[in-house]
Amino acid sequence: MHRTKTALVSGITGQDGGHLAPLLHEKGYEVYGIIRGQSNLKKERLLEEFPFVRLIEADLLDPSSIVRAVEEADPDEFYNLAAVSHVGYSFKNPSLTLDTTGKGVLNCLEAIRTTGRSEKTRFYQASTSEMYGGLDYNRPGLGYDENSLFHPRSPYGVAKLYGHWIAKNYRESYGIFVSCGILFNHEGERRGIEFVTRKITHAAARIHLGLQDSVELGNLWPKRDWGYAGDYVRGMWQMLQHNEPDDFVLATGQVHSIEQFLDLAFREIGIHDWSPYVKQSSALVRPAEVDILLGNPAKAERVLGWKRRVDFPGLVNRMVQHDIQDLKDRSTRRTGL
Ligand code: NDP
Ligand code: GDR
Repeated sequence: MHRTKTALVSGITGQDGGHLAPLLHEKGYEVYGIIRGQSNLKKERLLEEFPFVRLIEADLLDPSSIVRAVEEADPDEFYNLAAVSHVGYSFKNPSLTLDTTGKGVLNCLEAIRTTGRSEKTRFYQASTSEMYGGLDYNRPGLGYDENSLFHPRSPYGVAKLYGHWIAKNYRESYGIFVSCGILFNHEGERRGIEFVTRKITHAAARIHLGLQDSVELGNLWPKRDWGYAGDYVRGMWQMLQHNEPDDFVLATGQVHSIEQFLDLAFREIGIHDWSPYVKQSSALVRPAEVDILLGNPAKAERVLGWKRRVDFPGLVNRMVQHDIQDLKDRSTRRTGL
């Protein structure tokens, strides 16, 4: 008889969780999500959008709570998306970042191992391109791949590198099916407003509607390999369906600067010179910058058959148009008109 698969997702309130939960539901999974803190509002919002999710109150910082979550969900697949994920914030809160983004991974793996689920539960670890650091000496011409050298440039990147290696170690030591997705930046309408792409599209939408005059940013020259989050969560799922655990880079294979992102975002609102609308603030410049990150997704394309569907102009268009519509809908709800 066909048995429904069960998935446990940490970080379900984040961007990727918001894309992954409906994907798993459509595929017939029973979806459990870890939610932390005492905020009923967050819970209500999540259940309003995803009524099929079963929420478990737990925190990556509290090992016993993760054990309880694993026992309650008894998952076939555990997607560990939870983290302190903002690079700038990690410089200001390095110790919390280490505990959550680094040791939190260990707490999840230990929960699988100590509850006797090493053979049952497949584990996805959300590794990142920030582990590479984008320096001249370790940058391959065709983009970083699974064999490139790591040189993280932030407390976040360093903590993720620990998470990456402890995940691999549990694969090698205990035979747990652990796959690490080394994902390059992925964005979209669910992206937190504190990340540069969404900050820009949200500001462009507000400027368009006369709600804001300008936006403050830090460095504008860094380049990133920006893809669409919906494409990337599909890749996460594919990694756990593969016949063996492994590491995979997901990226578009193209880079653009923040200036190029600004060009396209402002063109969406009919502005061809964004310079009068952008103010630069030294407070937004990080102690160490990652200049350029280009990924090479050849292995994921070849082995998993992963393909992205949204390109860079499509991504920017989608985000700006979403933000304009969202602001209009909010205003209609407020005024009742
Ligand atoms: P978000 O910042 O949007 O979401 C982070 C999630 O982690 C939130 O749900 C947050 O919950 C949760 N969380 C934070 N601390 C804890 C904790 N102590 N216990 C339990 N949950 C916690 O991240 P994304 O969705 O963008 O990214 C998902 C994962 O992928 C992250 O690990 C990120 O580092 C990694 N990644 C992301 C990339 C990207 O471009 N988006 C690229 C590569 C890797 P709460 O709502 O309560 O704050
Ligand atoms: P990143 O994303 O650091 O790549 O990490 P972010 O959007 O925060 O920064 C990208 C680049 O933009 C520059 N920048 C600004 N960044 C922010 N947040 N706010 C600003 O005002 C601003 N101005 C300029 C940054 O200096 C940087 O060069 C994201 C996160 O999702 C990580 O969790 C993930 O691992 C990596 O992507 C891959």
